[in-house]
Amino acid sequence: MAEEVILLDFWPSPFGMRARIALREKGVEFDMREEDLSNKSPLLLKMNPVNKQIPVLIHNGKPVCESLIMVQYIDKTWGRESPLLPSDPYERAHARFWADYVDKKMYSVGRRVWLSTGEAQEAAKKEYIECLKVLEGELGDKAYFGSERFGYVDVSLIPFYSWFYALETLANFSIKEECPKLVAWAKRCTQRESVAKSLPDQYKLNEFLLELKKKLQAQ
Ligand code: GS8
Repeated sequence: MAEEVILLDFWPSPFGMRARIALREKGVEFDMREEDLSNKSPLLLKMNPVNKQIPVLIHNGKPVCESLIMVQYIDKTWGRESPLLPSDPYERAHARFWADYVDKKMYSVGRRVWLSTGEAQEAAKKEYIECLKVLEGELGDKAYFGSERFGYVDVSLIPFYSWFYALETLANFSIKEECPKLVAWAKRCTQRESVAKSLPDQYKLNEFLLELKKKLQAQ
């Protein structure tokens, strides 16, 4: 029986991008279905009744929710000869720690840079740069986070590169000046087909984030 792989997604979502990248790294054909988050489809509500959020991966009718869990599922299900997560338990734990840092720290501070203004934005910007420097320190002189191979932490972090232009423009700073090695890593990642096909155009994303900020502020 042919496999059915559906991804409920929304193009600007960094979490959706993770799933897209992981599926493409593994060469899995999938049907990406764009959701309207202001009018969620019955399928989304049925497949993710708890959080009602995208992305949702539906593999042969069964849903997998939460992007980091999804990447781990994809890694175990397809292309086991080219794993994203290391097999060594300590290295796996280490990779999961950094992916968790991206979600709990970097993403939430980045959101504050986006949604705040004035002094609050300046403070968020400083904190965001600190987070990026921490990540840059972890990268060190390696080509990718894990090693010489593109892996789990790279998949988890690279979607946020598509936000850099929007944040830099909004808060008036240069991430390349602050973190040149991190930007070089990001450029290296975008040379991969899986990443290039999965990240949106930075200018289009900037327009989207500006509009969404206006809407959220008007509420
Ligand atoms: C986050 C998903 C999420 O925020 C993950 O998959 O990693 N921790 C989850 N999804 C957003 C769109 S991207 O910002 C979403 O679906 N929002 C709609 C809503 O909350 O109603």
